Amino acid sequence: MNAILRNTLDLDAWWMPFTANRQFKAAPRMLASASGMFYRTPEGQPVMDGVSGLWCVNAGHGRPEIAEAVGRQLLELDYAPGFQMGHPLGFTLASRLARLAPEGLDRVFFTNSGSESVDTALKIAIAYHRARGEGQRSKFIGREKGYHGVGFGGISVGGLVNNRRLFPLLPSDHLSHTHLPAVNGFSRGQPEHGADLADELERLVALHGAETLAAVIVEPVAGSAGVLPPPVGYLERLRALCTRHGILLIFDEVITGFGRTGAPFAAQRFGVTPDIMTTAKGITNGALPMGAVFVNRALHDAVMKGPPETIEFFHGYTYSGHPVACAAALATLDVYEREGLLTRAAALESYFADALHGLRDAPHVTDIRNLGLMGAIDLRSRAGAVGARAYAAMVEALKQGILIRITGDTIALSPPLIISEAEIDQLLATLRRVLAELD
Ligand code: PXG
Ligand code: PLP
Repeated sequence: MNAILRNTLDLDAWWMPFTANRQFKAAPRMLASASGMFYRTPEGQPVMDGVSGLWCVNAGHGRPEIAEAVGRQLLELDYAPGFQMGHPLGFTLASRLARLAPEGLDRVFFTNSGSESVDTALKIAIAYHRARGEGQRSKFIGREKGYHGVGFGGISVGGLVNNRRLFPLLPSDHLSHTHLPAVNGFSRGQPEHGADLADELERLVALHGAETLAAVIVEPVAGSAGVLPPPVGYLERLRALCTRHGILLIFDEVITGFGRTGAPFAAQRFGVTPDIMTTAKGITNGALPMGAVFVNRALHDAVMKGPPETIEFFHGYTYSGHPVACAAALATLDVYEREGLLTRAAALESYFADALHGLRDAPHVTDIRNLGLMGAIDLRSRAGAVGARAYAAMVEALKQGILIRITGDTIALSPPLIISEAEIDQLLATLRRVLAELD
């Protein structure tokens, strides 16, 4: 980091999220500005954004249309309470999102993040069963390696041990993950083997009793754990089994939503419709915090009961449907629509896959996966030091001018949907040089 910054910035007070704080503060990595595909460091070095910030800046950085809409809205109506009061933009945005959503998911509950969307979805599932007189359906089924944010609900259904082990959890159980490199190694798109893993739901139903299970929640493509596309037929089987046993199916589309897989939502890409869908991130292009939970209309209607003066669902956030976030989201949807970004990943998928799988013979690489504009490269771990090699790759990549995401010894890429073919080449050529540098 630049010496002037180092002397003037006090790094002590910010307890940073999901960061090795002491390691970071000893050798900080800073970003100071961003435009289009590139960040700039405080020293002015350009850094190509290979991960859309954190999987959220789908239309690229510094969009003037979004900035202007936000600026205007701050002066027009900076805040309005969403409890027992409304404002036009919230309704406009919800209707617009409902038109974009998979068939039937046309009721929208606003949150401020993916974690809040997940906790909201789990509560809606319970409220729905309760409203129908099946209040004993209160357990959830998640999946190993799943990431559903960091609320107590989200970590309970999540499948990443470090996020779970310290904390008390909601009653839940888990399907097996679908990472099967021995049979699916170097798959392009959906892997061939593993649909039968969805049948584990039958085993869990036999163990717990269907009448105790509220919902199954999965990411259609697991993101955080290192881009795991669903095996061919897997989501279809899960859908059928949930329907058979009266268990709701929730797709967590916080990463896959808003164009990442080549359709507005992964549910549309795969032709499998959940009962509830959680989103966040790309809804505002990452420019302001916002999330939305999409709910099947019949499910919503089942909860709308009792005398009309009763609050049907005791849940909501101060900032649910925040007017400025709504303005950012509407401007974001305009950009997506005008530039065709919600389907652009489909057009680029095969070019991106070729470039990514071109690293198959690079040093340390043990597996590569891709779908839409998401990709992952597994590296062989150093003996006794899981994660060290990918961490070194991330540091070296930054030096060479690309931002990548790592988890364990997996490198993840999810560039903004505006990326050009030449930029894809640049990203992967740089990554090849980075891998060649590593021991
Ligand atoms: N569900 C899914 C599927 C996610 O990917 C969340 C919920 C939580 O969203 P919030 O907005 O509360 O963070 C996420 C978030 C990574 C990484 O390491 C992934 C996420 C966030 C930060 C880092 O790849 N996903
Ligand atoms: N809104 C946005 C942001 C879009 O990107 C699109 C299409 O991609 C639409 C609305 C319209 O969707 P459709 O043409 O599928 O009805």
